[in-house]
Amino acid sequence: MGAPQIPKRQMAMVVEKTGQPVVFKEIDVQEPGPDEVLINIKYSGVCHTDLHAVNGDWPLDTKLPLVGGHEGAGVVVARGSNVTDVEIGDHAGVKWINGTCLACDFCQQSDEPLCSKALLSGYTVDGTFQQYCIAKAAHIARLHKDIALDAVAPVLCAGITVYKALKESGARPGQTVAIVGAGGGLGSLAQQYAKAMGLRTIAIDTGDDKKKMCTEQLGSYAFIDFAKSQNLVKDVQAATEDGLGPHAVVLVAVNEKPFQQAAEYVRPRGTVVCVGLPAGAYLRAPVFETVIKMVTIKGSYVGNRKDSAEALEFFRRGVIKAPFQVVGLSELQMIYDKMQQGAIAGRYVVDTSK
Ligand code: 8ID
Ligand code: ZN
Repeated sequence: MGAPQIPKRQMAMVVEKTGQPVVFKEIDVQEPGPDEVLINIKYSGVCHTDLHAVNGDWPLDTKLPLVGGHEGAGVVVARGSNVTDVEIGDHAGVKWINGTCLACDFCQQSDEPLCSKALLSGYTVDGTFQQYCIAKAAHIARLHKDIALDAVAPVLCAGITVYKALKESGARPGQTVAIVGAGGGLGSLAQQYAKAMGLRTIAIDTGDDKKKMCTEQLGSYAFIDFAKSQNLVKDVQAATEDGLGPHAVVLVAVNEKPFQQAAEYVRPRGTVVCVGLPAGAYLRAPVFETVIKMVTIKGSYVGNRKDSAEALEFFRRGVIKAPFQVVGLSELQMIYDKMQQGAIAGRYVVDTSK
């Protein structure tokens, strides 16, 4: 195969100033360093984390100007001099973890998301809302060529993250997991991964569209509308056969309140896994119930390279199907506006050629 033509300039969506609308503009294409690859991004999912970056509402500064995005799927077009195990033309994904030191305590025990030197795509380094994106070769997701690049994009953050969180929950086949924020990007994939892992799910979110999606498309056996429920704790417990509550709760909502309710409705010996990152939020749990129910409360942060490969293999086998809508990259601000209002069922994916 001849070397692909790599342009000098490209279109990108740029955060020039935190809290301002993103700008569609032409920028330079970067050259990969010795341990990096350059990927021609075809599609990128849009994660709520990208909106946190635009809003600047986390206690962690972004680079500025910033090209956001960390669910990018595309084709490798160039590689650095030290990269020998990735070929030009390979299909690859850019994940949130763009690179890590591979040498610290955490990296050595495959907890690389905890590496203090981790580079974060679309946050501390430019991400996937551009046509050509750089990533450390050691951390790219390897994609089989039979995988559709648009459909797989949301798996690169949302899918990997919820798969890891479900593993962290310790829930076993046949047990019940409440997915809080089930109608969003992470939540919709969480139901599909849970189903593929033999778990039963109760979906918690709001609105008839999300209810329909969760119960008719994604496999949840119950849906609880948090905006309509008079007593959410009771309703969640009542949705389990014996009324004792779900074995685990995976919190992917972007609101503090559900983080203060989950320990109350989780089953004795159950586990609450925090994944969503609402700005300035604190966890709260009644000490009495937490102790006498022996509840575990923990956080879960994306996944390591093995979790990523496993999550992608589930997808490749065709057992993970979550709804997504494709629009042009130039329409990214419209997606952020809808996301801010909680008005997206499933995930948006942007096509970088438009
Ligand atoms: O590694 C991680 N921990 C990780 C990885 C990726 C994303 C964490 N995140 C974080 C994001 O930064 C964001 O804070 O997970 C959160 C969810 O990301 P998302 O799925 O991309 O967001 P979304 O598509 O906007 O979905 C959020 C859903 O939460 C619902 C909304 O209706 C929406 O469907 N929701 C809200 I806001 N309040 C709720 C409540 N009280 C609620 N659902 C149930 N109860
Ligand atoms: Zn994400």
